[in-house]
Amino acid sequence: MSATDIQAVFARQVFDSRGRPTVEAEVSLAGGASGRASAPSGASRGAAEAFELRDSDPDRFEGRGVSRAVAAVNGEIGALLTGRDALAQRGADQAMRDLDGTAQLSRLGGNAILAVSIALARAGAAATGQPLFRRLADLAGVSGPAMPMPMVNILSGGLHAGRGMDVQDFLVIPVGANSYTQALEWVLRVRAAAAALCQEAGLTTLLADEGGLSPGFADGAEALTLMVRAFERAGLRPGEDAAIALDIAASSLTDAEGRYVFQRAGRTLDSGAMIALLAEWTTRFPIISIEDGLGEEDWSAWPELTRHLGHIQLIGDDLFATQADRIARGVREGAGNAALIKINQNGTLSGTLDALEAARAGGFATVISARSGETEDPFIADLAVGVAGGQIKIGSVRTSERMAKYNQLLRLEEEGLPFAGSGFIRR
Ligand code: 2PG
Ligand code: MG
Repeated sequence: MSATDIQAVFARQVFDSRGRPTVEAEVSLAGGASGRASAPSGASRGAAEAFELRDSDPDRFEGRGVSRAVAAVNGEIGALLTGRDALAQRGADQAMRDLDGTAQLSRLGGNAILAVSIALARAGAAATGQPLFRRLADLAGVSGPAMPMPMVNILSGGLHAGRGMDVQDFLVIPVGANSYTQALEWVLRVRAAAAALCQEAGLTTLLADEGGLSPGFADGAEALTLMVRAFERAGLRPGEDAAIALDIAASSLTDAEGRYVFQRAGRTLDSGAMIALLAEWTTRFPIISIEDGLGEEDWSAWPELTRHLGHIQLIGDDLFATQADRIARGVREGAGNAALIKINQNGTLSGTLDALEAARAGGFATVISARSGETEDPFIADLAVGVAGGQIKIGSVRTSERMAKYNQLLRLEEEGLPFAGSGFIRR
Protein backbone atom coordinates (compact mmCIF):
# COMPACT_ATOMS: atom_id res chain seq x y z
CA MET A 1 0.00 0.00 0.00
CA SER A 2 1.25 3.48 -0.74
CA ALA A 3 0.77 6.45 1.59
CA THR A 4 -1.86 8.03 -0.65
CA ASP A 5 -4.03 4.91 -0.94
CA ILE A 6 -7.50 5.26 0.50
CA GLN A 7 -7.79 3.23 3.68
CA ALA A 8 -11.27 4.09 4.87
CA VAL A 9 -14.32 6.12 3.88
CA PHE A 10 -16.87 7.00 6.51
CA ALA A 11 -20.00 9.15 6.67
CA ARG A 12 -22.37 10.43 9.34
CA GLN A 13 -25.51 12.52 9.44
CA VAL A 14 -24.92 16.10 10.63
CA PHE A 15 -27.15 19.19 10.45
CA ASP A 16 -26.99 22.25 8.23
CA SER A 17 -27.73 25.93 8.82
CA ARG A 18 -31.49 25.30 8.56
CA GLY A 19 -31.21 22.50 11.11
CA ARG A 20 -31.80 19.91 8.41
CA PRO A 21 -29.88 16.66 8.05
CA THR A 22 -26.96 16.50 5.63
CA VAL A 23 -24.08 14.14 4.85
CA GLU A 24 -20.59 14.59 6.31
CA ALA A 25 -17.89 12.30 4.92
CA GLU A 26 -14.36 11.44 5.99
CA VAL A 27 -11.67 9.88 3.85
CA SER A 28 -8.49 8.56 5.48
CA LEU A 29 -5.37 7.45 3.69
CA ALA A 30 -2.82 4.75 4.47
CA GLY A 31 -0.12 7.32 5.28
CA GLY A 32 -2.28 8.98 7.95
CA ALA A 33 -3.60 11.96 5.98
CA SER A 34 -7.34 12.53 6.00
CA GLY A 35 -10.04 14.89 4.80
CA ARG A 36 -13.57 15.73 5.91
CA ALA A 37 -16.38 17.53 4.07
CA SER A 38 -20.13 18.04 4.17
CA ALA A 39 -22.78 18.62 1.53
CA PRO A 40 -24.73 21.89 1.30
CA SER A 41 -28.40 21.99 0.29
CA GLY A 42 -30.49 24.42 -1.77
CA ALA A 43 -34.10 25.57 -1.37
CA SER A 44 -34.59 27.11 -4.83
CA ARG A 45 -33.36 24.06 -6.68
CA GLY A 46 -32.95 23.52 -10.41
CA ALA A 47 -34.58 20.49 -12.01
CA ALA A 48 -31.26 19.51 -13.64
CA GLU A 49 -29.30 19.43 -10.38
CA ALA A 50 -27.72 16.33 -8.91
CA PHE A 51 -30.29 14.53 -6.77
CA GLU A 52 -30.32 14.88 -2.99
CA LEU A 53 -31.08 11.46 -1.57
CA ARG A 54 -33.35 11.78 1.46
CA ASP A 55 -35.10 9.11 3.48
CA SER A 56 -38.69 10.31 2.88
CA ASP A 57 -39.65 8.93 6.29
CA PRO A 58 -42.32 11.43 7.39
CA ASP A 59 -41.79 10.57 11.05
CA ARG A 60 -38.18 11.74 11.05
CA PHE A 61 -36.93 15.21 10.10
CA GLU A 62 -40.02 15.79 7.92
CA GLY A 63 -38.70 13.16 5.53
CA ARG A 64 -35.34 14.91 5.18
CA GLY A 65 -33.15 12.35 6.95
CA VAL A 66 -30.07 11.20 5.03
CA SER A 67 -29.49 7.78 6.54
CA ARG A 68 -29.73 6.10 3.12
CA ALA A 69 -27.09 8.46 1.68
CA VAL A 70 -24.90 7.85 4.73
CA ALA A 71 -25.34 4.09 4.31
CA ALA A 72 -24.33 4.38 0.65
CA VAL A 73 -21.02 5.95 1.69
CA ASN A 74 -20.39 3.47 4.48
CA GLY A 75 -21.27 0.59 2.16
CA GLU A 76 -20.96 0.66 -1.63
CA ILE A 77 -18.93 3.86 -2.04
CA GLY A 78 -16.44 2.90 0.67
CA ALA A 79 -15.97 -0.53 -0.87
CA LEU A 80 -15.43 1.05 -4.29
CA LEU A 81 -12.81 3.55 -3.18
CA THR A 82 -10.82 1.62 -0.59
CA GLY A 83 -7.38 0.82 -1.95
CA ARG A 84 -7.56 3.43 -4.74
CA ASP A 85 -5.05 6.27 -5.01
CA ALA A 86 -6.52 9.41 -3.42
CA LEU A 87 -4.57 11.61 -5.82
CA ALA A 88 -6.49 10.19 -8.78
CA GLN A 89 -9.43 12.49 -8.06
CA ARG A 90 -10.96 12.34 -11.51
CA GLY A 91 -10.84 8.56 -11.62
CA ALA A 92 -12.49 8.29 -8.21
CA ASP A 93 -15.20 10.82 -9.16
CA GLN A 94 -15.93 8.96 -12.38
CA ALA A 95 -15.97 5.61 -10.59
CA MET A 96 -18.59 6.96 -8.17
CA ARG A 97 -20.70 8.25 -11.07
CA ASP A 98 -20.44 4.87 -12.80
CA LEU A 99 -21.30 3.03 -9.61
CA ASP A 100 -24.37 5.20 -9.16
CA GLY A 101 -25.39 4.55 -12.73
CA THR A 102 -28.02 7.31 -13.03
CA ALA A 103 -27.77 10.66 -14.83
CA GLN A 104 -28.54 12.75 -11.73
CA LEU A 105 -26.92 10.52 -9.11
CA SER A 106 -30.29 9.55 -7.72
CA ARG A 107 -29.42 6.01 -6.65
CA LEU A 108 -26.58 6.67 -4.17
CA GLY A 109 -27.32 10.39 -3.81
CA GLY A 110 -25.51 13.46 -5.10
CA ASN A 111 -25.20 14.53 -1.45
CA ALA A 112 -23.35 11.28 -0.57
CA ILE A 113 -21.06 11.39 -3.62
CA LEU A 114 -20.27 15.10 -3.30
CA ALA A 115 -19.29 14.87 0.38
CA VAL A 116 -16.89 12.02 -0.44
CA SER A 117 -15.50 13.81 -3.50
CA ILE A 118 -14.67 16.94 -1.50
CA ALA A 119 -13.29 14.96 1.46
CA LEU A 120 -11.06 13.13 -1.01
CA ALA A 121 -9.68 16.41 -2.37
CA ARG A 122 -8.88 17.50 1.18
CA ALA A 123 -7.19 14.20 1.96
CA GLY A 124 -5.18 14.56 -1.27
CA ALA A 125 -4.08 18.06 -0.28
CA ALA A 126 -3.10 16.87 3.19
CA ALA A 127 -1.13 13.95 1.77
CA THR A 128 0.85 16.17 -0.59
CA GLY A 129 1.39 18.86 2.05
CA GLN A 130 -0.31 21.46 -0.15
CA PRO A 131 -2.76 24.10 0.98
CA LEU A 132 -6.20 23.08 -0.34
CA PHE A 133 -6.46 26.00 -2.79
CA ARG A 134 -3.15 24.95 -4.43
CA ARG A 135 -4.30 21.36 -4.75
CA LEU A 136 -7.53 22.60 -6.38
CA ALA A 137 -5.55 24.87 -8.72
CA ASP A 138 -3.50 21.83 -9.78
CA LEU A 139 -6.61 19.71 -10.35
CA ALA A 140 -8.16 22.52 -12.41
CA GLY A 141 -4.95 23.22 -14.35
CA VAL A 142 -4.98 26.83 -13.15
CA SER A 143 -1.60 28.52 -12.84
CA GLY A 144 -2.70 31.76 -11.18
CA PRO A 145 -5.00 31.44 -8.16
CA ALA A 146 -6.68 34.74 -7.28
CA MET A 147 -8.90 36.32 -4.63
CA PRO A 148 -12.50 36.60 -5.83
CA MET A 149 -14.82 39.62 -5.79
CA PRO A 150 -17.70 38.88 -3.42
CA MET A 151 -21.36 39.47 -4.33
CA VAL A 152 -23.17 39.61 -1.03
CA ASN A 153 -26.82 39.25 -0.09
CA ILE A 154 -28.26 42.26 1.74
CA LEU A 155 -32.03 41.79 1.22
CA SER A 156 -33.72 38.41 0.82
CA GLY A 157 -37.06 37.26 -0.55
CA GLY A 158 -38.40 34.26 -2.42
CA LEU A 159 -37.96 30.80 -0.93
CA HIS A 160 -35.30 32.06 1.48
CA ALA A 161 -37.66 34.42 3.26
CA GLY A 162 -41.14 32.89 3.22
CA ARG A 163 -41.82 34.74 -0.07
CA GLY A 164 -41.89 38.01 1.89
CA MET A 165 -40.57 39.67 -1.29
CA ASP A 166 -40.84 38.33 -4.83
CA VAL A 167 -37.17 38.66 -5.82
CA GLN A 168 -34.90 36.22 -3.99
CA ASP A 169 -31.65 38.20 -3.60
CA PHE A 170 -30.67 41.87 -3.60
CA LEU A 171 -26.87 41.81 -3.39
CA VAL A 172 -24.03 44.30 -3.23
CA ILE A 173 -20.85 44.04 -5.30
CA PRO A 174 -18.20 46.38 -3.88
CA VAL A 175 -16.81 47.06 -7.36
CA GLY A 176 -14.48 49.89 -6.30
CA ALA A 177 -12.64 47.94 -3.60
CA ASN A 178 -8.90 47.36 -4.09
CA SER A 179 -8.57 44.22 -2.00
CA TYR A 180 -10.70 41.43 -0.64
CA THR A 181 -10.33 42.85 2.88
CA GLN A 182 -11.58 46.23 1.74
CA ALA A 183 -14.42 44.61 -0.20
CA LEU A 184 -15.53 42.75 2.93
CA GLU A 185 -15.31 45.88 5.08
CA TRP A 186 -17.46 47.83 2.63
CA VAL A 187 -20.02 45.04 2.50
CA LEU A 188 -20.21 44.93 6.30
CA ARG A 189 -20.87 48.67 6.28
CA VAL A 190 -23.63 48.30 3.67
CA ARG A 191 -25.23 45.45 5.63
CA ALA A 192 -25.20 47.53 8.84
CA ALA A 193 -26.57 50.59 7.01
CA ALA A 194 -29.39 48.53 5.48
CA ALA A 195 -30.32 47.18 8.91
CA ALA A 196 -30.32 50.71 10.36
CA LEU A 197 -32.55 51.97 7.53
CA CYS A 198 -34.99 49.09 8.07
CA GLN A 199 -35.10 49.79 11.79
CA GLU A 200 -35.71 53.49 11.27
CA ALA A 201 -38.58 52.68 8.92
CA GLY A 202 -40.09 50.28 11.46
CA LEU A 203 -39.41 47.26 9.25
CA THR A 204 -38.29 43.88 10.55
CA THR A 205 -34.59 43.14 10.87
CA LEU A 206 -35.03 39.42 11.47
CA LEU A 207 -32.77 37.18 9.38
CA ALA A 208 -33.66 35.19 6.27
CA ASP A 209 -32.07 31.82 5.48
CA GLU A 210 -28.80 33.32 4.21
CA GLY A 211 -28.57 35.97 6.93
CA GLY A 212 -30.07 38.73 4.76
CA LEU A 213 -32.78 41.17 5.82
CA SER A 214 -36.29 40.73 4.51
CA PRO A 215 -38.17 44.00 4.91
CA GLY A 216 -41.13 42.63 2.95
CA PHE A 217 -41.43 45.29 0.23
CA ALA A 218 -44.21 44.48 -2.22
CA ASP A 219 -42.43 46.35 -5.02
CA GLY A 220 -38.88 45.40 -6.09
CA ALA A 221 -38.14 49.06 -6.82
CA GLU A 222 -38.59 49.87 -3.12
CA ALA A 223 -35.98 47.28 -2.21
CA LEU A 224 -33.64 48.65 -4.89
CA THR A 225 -34.12 52.16 -3.50
CA LEU A 226 -33.20 50.90 -0.03
CA MET A 227 -30.05 49.29 -1.47
CA VAL A 228 -28.90 52.60 -2.96
CA ARG A 229 -29.66 54.45 0.29
CA ALA A 230 -27.67 51.82 2.21
CA PHE A 231 -24.67 52.39 -0.09
CA GLU A 232 -24.90 56.13 0.55
CA ARG A 233 -25.31 55.69 4.29
CA ALA A 234 -22.20 53.49 4.21
CA GLY A 235 -20.28 56.32 2.54
CA LEU A 236 -20.02 54.51 -0.82
CA ARG A 237 -20.83 55.98 -4.24
CA PRO A 238 -23.62 53.96 -5.91
CA GLY A 239 -22.38 52.50 -9.17
CA GLU A 240 -18.75 53.48 -8.58
CA ASP A 241 -17.84 51.97 -5.22
CA ALA A 242 -20.80 49.64 -4.84
CA ALA A 243 -23.18 48.19 -7.41
CA ILE A 244 -26.27 46.01 -7.22
CA ALA A 245 -26.66 42.39 -8.27
CA LEU A 246 -30.00 40.55 -8.34
CA ASP A 247 -30.95 36.90 -8.19
CA ILE A 248 -34.52 36.82 -9.45
CA ALA A 249 -34.67 33.00 -9.03
CA ALA A 250 -37.31 33.15 -11.77
CA SER A 251 -37.81 29.37 -11.85
CA SER A 252 -39.42 29.60 -8.42
CA LEU A 253 -41.86 32.28 -9.68
CA THR A 254 -42.99 30.24 -12.70
CA ASP A 255 -46.63 29.11 -13.02
CA ALA A 256 -48.02 26.21 -15.08
CA GLU A 257 -48.13 28.36 -18.24
CA GLY A 258 -44.50 29.41 -17.86
CA ARG A 259 -45.39 32.94 -16.72
CA TYR A 260 -43.76 34.68 -13.79
CA VAL A 261 -45.96 35.35 -10.78
CA PHE A 262 -44.95 38.33 -8.63
CA GLN A 263 -47.30 37.53 -5.77
CA ARG A 264 -46.38 40.46 -3.53
CA ALA A 265 -46.53 42.96 -6.39
CA GLY A 266 -49.75 41.39 -7.68
CA ARG A 267 -48.50 41.04 -11.25
CA THR A 268 -48.02 38.09 -13.60
CA LEU A 269 -45.50 38.63 -16.39
CA ASP A 270 -44.73 36.73 -19.58
CA SER A 271 -41.09 36.44 -20.64
CA GLY A 272 -41.19 39.65 -22.64
CA ALA A 273 -42.68 41.63 -19.76
CA MET A 274 -40.10 40.16 -17.39
CA ILE A 275 -37.30 41.30 -19.70
CA ALA A 276 -38.89 44.77 -19.89
CA LEU A 277 -39.12 44.97 -16.08
CA LEU A 278 -35.48 43.97 -15.63
CA ALA A 279 -34.44 46.48 -18.31
CA GLU A 280 -36.40 49.22 -16.55
CA TRP A 281 -34.83 48.44 -13.16
CA THR A 282 -31.40 48.39 -14.77
CA THR A 283 -31.83 51.90 -16.19
CA ARG A 284 -33.12 53.27 -12.87
CA PHE A 285 -30.66 51.57 -10.51
CA PRO A 286 -26.92 50.69 -10.62
CA ILE A 287 -27.53 47.01 -11.41
CA ILE A 288 -24.57 45.23 -13.00
CA SER A 289 -25.53 41.56 -12.65
CA ILE A 290 -28.79 39.59 -12.85
CA GLU A 291 -29.03 35.88 -12.05
CA ASP A 292 -31.87 33.66 -13.27
CA GLY A 293 -33.76 36.60 -14.76
CA LEU A 294 -35.79 33.95 -16.59
CA GLY A 295 -36.67 30.40 -15.64
CA GLU A 296 -34.83 27.15 -16.31
CA GLU A 297 -37.40 26.06 -18.91
CA ASP A 298 -37.42 29.39 -20.74
CA TRP A 299 -34.51 28.59 -23.10
CA SER A 300 -36.23 30.29 -26.03
CA ALA A 301 -36.44 33.68 -24.24
CA TRP A 302 -32.95 33.68 -22.71
CA PRO A 303 -31.25 34.82 -25.95
CA GLU A 304 -33.69 37.75 -26.09
CA LEU A 305 -32.85 38.67 -22.49
CA THR A 306 -29.17 38.49 -23.44
CA ARG A 307 -29.67 40.73 -26.50
CA HIS A 308 -31.46 43.36 -24.38
CA LEU A 309 -29.29 43.26 -21.28
CA GLY A 310 -26.04 41.61 -22.38
CA HIS A 311 -24.11 44.78 -21.45
CA ILE A 312 -24.43 43.60 -17.84
CA GLN A 313 -23.67 40.17 -16.35
CA LEU A 314 -26.49 37.65 -16.89
CA ILE A 315 -25.94 34.54 -14.80
CA GLY A 316 -27.56 31.16 -15.29
CA ASP A 317 -28.06 29.24 -12.03
CA ASP A 318 -31.05 26.87 -12.27
CA LEU A 319 -30.67 27.17 -16.06
CA PHE A 320 -27.23 25.56 -16.15
CA ALA A 321 -27.26 23.67 -12.83
CA THR A 322 -23.43 23.48 -12.96
CA GLN A 323 -23.57 20.97 -15.82
CA ALA A 324 -20.93 21.41 -18.54
CA ASP A 325 -23.33 20.37 -21.32
CA ARG A 326 -26.01 22.86 -20.27
CA ILE A 327 -23.43 25.66 -20.05
CA ALA A 328 -22.15 24.71 -23.52
CA ARG A 329 -25.73 24.95 -24.79
CA GLY A 330 -26.04 28.39 -23.19
CA VAL A 331 -22.87 29.50 -24.96
CA ARG A 332 -24.16 28.17 -28.31
CA GLU A 333 -27.58 29.73 -28.00
CA GLY A 334 -26.50 33.02 -26.43
CA ALA A 335 -28.38 32.32 -23.21
CA GLY A 336 -26.73 34.56 -20.61
CA ASN A 337 -23.03 35.34 -20.34
CA ALA A 338 -22.06 33.89 -16.96
CA ALA A 339 -22.54 30.68 -14.99
CA LEU A 340 -23.18 30.15 -11.30
CA ILE A 341 -21.06 27.26 -10.04
CA LYS A 342 -22.40 25.18 -7.14
CA ILE A 343 -20.57 22.00 -6.21
CA ASN A 344 -23.67 20.12 -5.13
CA GLN A 345 -25.60 20.96 -8.29
CA ASN A 346 -22.98 18.93 -10.07
CA GLY A 347 -22.28 16.21 -7.52
CA THR A 348 -18.52 15.76 -7.92
CA LEU A 349 -15.49 18.02 -7.77
CA SER A 350 -14.25 16.90 -11.21
CA GLY A 351 -17.65 17.53 -12.77
CA THR A 352 -17.67 21.00 -11.19
CA LEU A 353 -14.25 21.71 -12.72
CA ASP A 354 -15.63 20.57 -16.10
CA ALA A 355 -18.51 23.04 -15.74
CA LEU A 356 -16.03 25.81 -14.94
CA GLU A 357 -14.00 24.87 -17.99
CA ALA A 358 -17.09 24.90 -20.22
CA ALA A 359 -17.89 28.43 -19.02
CA ARG A 360 -14.34 29.64 -19.57
CA ALA A 361 -14.10 28.05 -23.01
CA GLY A 362 -17.28 29.89 -24.00
CA GLY A 363 -16.14 33.25 -22.65
CA PHE A 364 -18.67 33.14 -19.80
CA ALA A 365 -17.82 34.63 -16.41
CA THR A 366 -18.14 32.36 -13.35
CA VAL A 367 -19.43 32.90 -9.83
CA ILE A 368 -18.63 30.22 -7.25
CA SER A 369 -21.69 29.94 -5.03
CA ALA A 370 -22.85 28.54 -1.71
CA ARG A 371 -26.38 27.18 -1.12
CA SER A 372 -29.07 28.56 1.13
CA GLY A 373 -28.50 25.55 3.40
CA GLU A 374 -24.81 25.45 4.35
CA THR A 375 -22.52 23.97 6.96
CA GLU A 376 -19.38 25.30 8.60
CA ASP A 377 -17.35 23.72 5.76
CA PRO A 378 -15.43 26.57 4.04
CA PHE A 379 -14.51 24.51 0.94
CA ILE A 380 -15.89 26.93 -1.65
CA ALA A 381 -13.57 29.69 -0.42
CA ASP A 382 -10.57 27.57 -1.38
CA LEU A 383 -12.26 26.52 -4.59
CA ALA A 384 -12.98 30.10 -5.70
CA VAL A 385 -9.36 31.09 -5.04
CA GLY A 386 -7.76 27.94 -6.45
CA VAL A 387 -9.61 27.96 -9.75
CA ALA A 388 -9.45 31.79 -10.01
CA GLY A 389 -13.22 31.78 -10.29
CA GLY A 390 -13.26 35.58 -10.20
CA GLN A 391 -16.45 36.02 -8.13
CA ILE A 392 -17.97 34.36 -5.08
CA LYS A 393 -21.51 34.37 -3.67
CA ILE A 394 -21.86 33.09 -0.10
CA GLY A 395 -24.98 34.81 1.24
CA SER A 396 -25.02 37.63 3.76
CA VAL A 397 -22.28 38.59 6.22
CA ARG A 398 -24.10 37.02 9.16
CA THR A 399 -24.16 33.58 10.74
CA SER A 400 -21.12 31.35 10.98
CA GLU A 401 -21.89 28.95 8.13
CA ARG A 402 -21.39 32.02 5.85
CA MET A 403 -18.66 33.72 7.90
CA ALA A 404 -16.60 30.49 7.86
CA LYS A 405 -16.11 31.10 4.12
CA TYR A 406 -15.57 34.87 4.34
CA ASN A 407 -13.04 34.31 7.13
CA GLN A 408 -11.23 31.56 5.20
CA LEU A 409 -10.84 34.06 2.35
CA LEU A 410 -9.15 36.46 4.80
CA ARG A 411 -6.65 33.71 5.62
CA LEU A 412 -6.04 32.96 1.96
CA GLU A 413 -5.45 36.65 1.23
CA GLU A 414 -2.39 36.42 3.51
CA GLU A 415 -0.79 34.21 0.82
CA GLY A 416 -0.30 37.40 -1.21
CA LEU A 417 -2.61 36.33 -4.03
CA PRO A 418 -3.84 38.99 -6.48
CA PHE A 419 -7.40 40.34 -6.11
CA ALA A 420 -9.61 39.93 -9.16
CA GLY A 421 -11.41 43.20 -8.44
CA SER A 422 -14.24 43.89 -10.84
CA GLY A 423 -12.16 42.60 -13.76
CA PHE A 424 -13.88 39.22 -13.86
CA ILE A 425 -17.43 40.60 -13.82
CA ARG A 426 -18.89 40.21 -17.29
CA ARG A 427 -19.73 43.68 -18.68
C1 2PG B 1 -29.36 30.58 -5.36
C2 2PG B 1 -29.02 29.87 -4.08
C3 2PG B 1 -28.07 30.64 -3.21
P1 2PG B 1 -30.47 27.95 -3.13
O1 2PG B 1 -30.51 30.57 -5.81
O2 2PG B 1 -28.48 31.12 -6.00
O3 2PG B 1 -28.51 31.95 -2.94
O4 2PG B 1 -30.17 29.51 -3.37
O5 2PG B 1 -29.27 27.37 -2.50
O6 2PG B 1 -31.69 27.92 -2.27
O7 2PG B 1 -30.71 27.37 -4.48
MG1 MG C 1 -29.77 31.53 -7.78
